[in-house]
Amino acid sequence: SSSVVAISPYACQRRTSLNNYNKLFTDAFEVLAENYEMNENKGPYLGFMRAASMIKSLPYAISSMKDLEGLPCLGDQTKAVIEQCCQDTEKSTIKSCINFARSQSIILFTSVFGVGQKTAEKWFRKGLRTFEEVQVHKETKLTKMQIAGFLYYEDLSSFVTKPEADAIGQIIEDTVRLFMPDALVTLTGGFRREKKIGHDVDFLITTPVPGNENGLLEKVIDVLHQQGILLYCDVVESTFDKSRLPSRKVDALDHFQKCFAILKLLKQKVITSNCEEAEEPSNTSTKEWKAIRVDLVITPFDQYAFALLGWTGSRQFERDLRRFATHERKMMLDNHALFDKNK
Ligand code: 8DG
Ligand code: MN
Ligand code: MN
Repeated sequence: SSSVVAISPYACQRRTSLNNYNKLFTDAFEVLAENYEMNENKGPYLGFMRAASMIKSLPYAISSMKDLEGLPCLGDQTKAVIEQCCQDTEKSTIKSCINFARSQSIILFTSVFGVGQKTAEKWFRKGLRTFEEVQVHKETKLTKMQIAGFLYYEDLSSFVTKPEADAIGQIIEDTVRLFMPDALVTLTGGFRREKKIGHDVDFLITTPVPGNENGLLEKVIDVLHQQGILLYCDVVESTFDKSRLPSRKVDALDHFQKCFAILKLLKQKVITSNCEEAEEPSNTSTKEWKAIRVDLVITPFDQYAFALLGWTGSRQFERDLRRFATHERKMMLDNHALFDKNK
C-alpha cells in the first residue's frame, strides 16, 4: 500500500488532509519531540516532528513494520517507537505513556501562556511541581503575561472552536473597519487550514494603501480596551529593517508589528449550529464569557502574501517550505520575501 507514489521528504510537497489515520503514532511522536525540545535536543526534536508530519499524510493506518517500506523521514528512533506501538495491541501502554509524558511538570508549566522553556526549567529546578506550588512560592516573580496565563488557564487550555474563532473575527473586523474601511482582516493559523479547533485565533491585518497600516493596531487595541473586552495585550513593535536579508534560520520569527492578546468573548456572540450547541458540557460556572488567545499581525501590503504563507502554518510545513526553498531552489524564504540568491 505504501509506495505506489513516492512520498516527498518535504511537507510542502505532500498532500495532507485533516484525516489522520495514525493519531496514536503522531501523538506519541509529538510528545516525544516536545520532551527533546525541553532538553534542547534539536536533532531528535526535528526528527520526531518530521516523522509525525510525514505520517499525517498517509492515506492508511499503519499496522505493521511492512507498511513503512519506502517511506521518507523515518530514522531508527522513530521506527523503534512505531514497532512498539504495533506490538502493543491494546494500545493502553502507549496511551498511558503519552499521558504520563504530558503530565510531567516542565511540559505542564509551558502550557501556561507566558511560560517558556527557561522559566519552566527554573521552576522545576527549585523543586516546584504543580501550579499551586509555583503560585504560593514566595520567590516566584510572575510576569504580567504569566499572571494572565494562570488567571485564565482553564479557558485558555480548553480548545477554541471554529464558531468562537468566527465570532472573534467579526469583532476584530468591525473594530478595524472603524478606522480603515478598506482594510483586509484574514483568519490565518490552524483555522485557515480548516482545523476545527485551535489553541488561539490568528489574524493578519493589512491595507492596500502603503503606510495606512501605521498606527492602526494602537487604535484597534484602544477600542477593544474601551469595550472592556481586552483582558491582556502585549504589543511587539515592528523590527523590520529594509537592508536586511532574509533569515537563514528555519524557525526565525518575523519582524512585523504584532500583538499577543487575550480577549473576553461573550458566549451570546457565538453562533453555533443546533447539533454543536447540544453538547455544551454541564458547566457549573455561570460565567457568560470565555477568555480567548488572539494574535494580531500587521503587515505592509507588499509583504502580505509572504506573511499569509508564513502565518498559515503548520510549523512543520513552514520549516519544510524554507528547507525546500534553500536546498531545492537555492532561494531564501521568510515571512517578508522570497529571495533568489543568484540574482
Ligand atoms: P493552533 O493555534 O491551533 O495550536 O495552531 P497554529 O495556528 O498552527 O499555531 P500558532 O502557534 O497559532 O501559529 C500559527 C503559525 O504562525 C505557525 O505555523 C507559525 C507561524 N508564526 C510565524 N511567526 C510566529 C510567531 O512569532 N509566533 C508564533 N506563535 N507563530 C508564528 O510565522
Ligand atoms: Mn493559531
Ligand atoms: Mn498564534
